[in-house]
Amino acid sequence: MKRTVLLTGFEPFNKERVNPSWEAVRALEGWAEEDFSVVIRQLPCSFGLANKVMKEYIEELQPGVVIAVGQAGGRSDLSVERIAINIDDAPINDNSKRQIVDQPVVNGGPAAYFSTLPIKAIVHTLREHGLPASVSHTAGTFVCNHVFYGLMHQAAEWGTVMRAGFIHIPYLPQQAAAHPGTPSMALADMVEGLRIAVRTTLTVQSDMREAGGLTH
Ligand code: PCA
Repeated sequence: MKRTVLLTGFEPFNKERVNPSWEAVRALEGWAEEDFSVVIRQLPCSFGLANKVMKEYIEELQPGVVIAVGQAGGRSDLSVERIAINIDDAPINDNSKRQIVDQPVVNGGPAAYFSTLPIKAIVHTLREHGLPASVSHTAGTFVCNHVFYGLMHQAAEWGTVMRAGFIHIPYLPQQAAAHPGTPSMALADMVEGLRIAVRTTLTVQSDMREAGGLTH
């Protein structure tokens, strides 16, 4: 059976004109192989609304894999997130001009969820292909973590049918040019990185426990 892989990226936020997550994800529109096809969707950068929209996409598409992607300005590599935490604590306004502080993502939900992607195998394979990557232990407390937590909450309710996780990516070079001294990554490398993340997720069932810590 052909599996659907849902890739999401965010709209621009915080005065940026582009969001690398959307640019990278949309480059993979229409990517299909014998055993899977990729569907892409954009998420709003707004608390609440982003999770409502994600839930609707998942109900509509019934994906076997969901990889949500977001911009992490200031990070230098492809950050495969390990854990989503049940807190919204925004450092800035979201795109609905709301700054949510110290609220749970899901009232009464568990403190955290782990990604169900093979995070270490993904990082290992990315590095093998010459792409800088690491396992990250925080997706922050803004809209990305909010979406990651909401996604994992939904995946937990569905049992093992859907594997899901989150990848943060750096600024694009044109964004970093406006923030001197900030790292960036070429779009082609980000796109290649996402291809590797998808393929690895579809081929690796259990994670590479023997690989040891793959953080910075
Ligand atoms: N990055 C933000 C939200 C949307 C995005 O692309 C974050 O890291 O929370």
